[in-house]
Amino acid sequence: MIDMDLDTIAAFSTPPGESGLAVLRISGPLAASICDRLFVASSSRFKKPSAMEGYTLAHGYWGSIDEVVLACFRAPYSYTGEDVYEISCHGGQAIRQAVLDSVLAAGARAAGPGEFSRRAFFNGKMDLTAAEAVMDMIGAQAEKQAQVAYRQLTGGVSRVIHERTDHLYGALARLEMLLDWDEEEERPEDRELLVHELEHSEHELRLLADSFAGGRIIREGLAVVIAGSPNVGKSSILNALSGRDRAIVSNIPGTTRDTVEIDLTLNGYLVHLTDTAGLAIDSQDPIEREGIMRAENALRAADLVLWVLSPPLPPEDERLQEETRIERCLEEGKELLLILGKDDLRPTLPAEEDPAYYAAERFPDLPTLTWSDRSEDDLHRLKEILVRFIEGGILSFTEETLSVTSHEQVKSHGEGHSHGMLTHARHKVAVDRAVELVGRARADLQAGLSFDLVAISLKEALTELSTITGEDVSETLIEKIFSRFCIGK
Ligand SMILES: Nc1nc2c(ncn2[C@@H]2O[C@H](COP(=O)(O)OP(=O)(O)OP(=O)(O)O)[C@@H](O)[C@H]2O)c(=O)[nH]1
Ligand SMILES: [Mg+2]
Repeated sequence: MIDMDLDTIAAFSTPPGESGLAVLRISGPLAASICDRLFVASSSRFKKPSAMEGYTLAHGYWGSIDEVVLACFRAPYSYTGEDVYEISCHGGQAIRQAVLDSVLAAGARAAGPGEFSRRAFFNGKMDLTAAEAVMDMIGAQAEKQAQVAYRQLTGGVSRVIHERTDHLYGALARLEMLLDWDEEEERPEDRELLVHELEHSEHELRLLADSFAGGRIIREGLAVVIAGSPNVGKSSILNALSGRDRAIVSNIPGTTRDTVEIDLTLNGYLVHLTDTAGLAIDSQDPIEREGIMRAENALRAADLVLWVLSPPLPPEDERLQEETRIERCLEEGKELLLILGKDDLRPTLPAEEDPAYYAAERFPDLPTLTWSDRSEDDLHRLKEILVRFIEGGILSFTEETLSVTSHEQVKSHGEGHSHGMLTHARHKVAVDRAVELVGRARADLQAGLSFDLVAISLKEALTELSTITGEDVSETLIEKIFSRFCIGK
């Protein structure tokens, strides 16, 4: 384990810029004496386990600086587990700087990124999943992101990991017992029972790993990319979904030359929406070609592609190139919804110009949605599809109605998910490895291999799981995690 830091650190927990108040946090053994020296209390009792003292004057950097509020959280009843003092001063730049300089001059050191949370972790105030959730809480833009972060902060992920771990420890204990027995004493039913237990563990862990598909999208936001030929109405869709005139719309093909990105929330879920330059065929214009390259990059990062086909359909050679692009997206495993745009023009179209007929013939298996920027209903349906896609995972459409079928394992990843939900790639990688190791242990048991070998795999699986909560984790990984934090957290 790593040595506890014994110095006293200080940093503002509020962002730079002008504000009514700013909060400077001091943590460590010198926190009390620094505050004693710097502040004259209106009453002098700020050494109670927890107290808020009003209107204390700072004698520091340039004499009296400000009237502040001092909150005291004595060890171990604080965020870091050390003595923590929080100074709420006025949030002007000069005042903030003077308060900080005074505290540093009095013996504190400027805290680095994530140092407060790192101390909280080492003092056993929170495990690694909770520390990661602190950052998610701060970064949450949408309600559902905040909800999953809060669940993780309050031990949601750790509890599930501990349950799985306890189960594996049970199997390991049984295995160790069998190891002590002579080979002649071994009964086939002992082996069978263990195989059964490991199968159960493997299954539960796999469900947990699969929950990451939905969990990642909730935590990071759903990346939706609108693509298609020039002038088909892509930017109009972005504007309709975002409810504002974000992208320029005109009847001149090639209006959008760069990607246009916007974040929106739908039913509390974060959606990153990207409009792209029309995918013109064989363009010689260098700016248009750069736009197309950016569109292709955006497509590669998409969770869901809205591919827009509108009348008039392009000539056959262009259509074939567009088909190739759509097929490439599908080969890359993208979920793709064909939007049959400018639906209001359809009644006037001959069948051979109608994108609906074309789509049904060329892409009969792809889900489609008719769309007109004049229809409130279409907008409502598109928003509903996006929400259901986030909640369900896969789009599937019957002839008349559109439905989203759920992955069994990610069904209702909102409230009360019985298998827990992973939202961090780091956790997913560890659970995947544990699934593999438990699977190997189970296969070795079935193949009649020695209990020693099986025990090794199980112990490795347990080690993998313990990296998630941070019970068994390298210093490098800890540094990596906390370095992503902001200063003051
Ligand atoms: N009739 C009708 N016209 C539409 C609809 N959606 C867009 N348009 C019109 O189609 C033209 C092109 O719309 P945009 O949204 O700029 O199309 P785009 O695909 O972004 O075009 P580029 O950026 O040039 O690739 C504009 O004149 C829009 O007003 C629709 O649903 N019905
Ligand atoms: Mg456009």
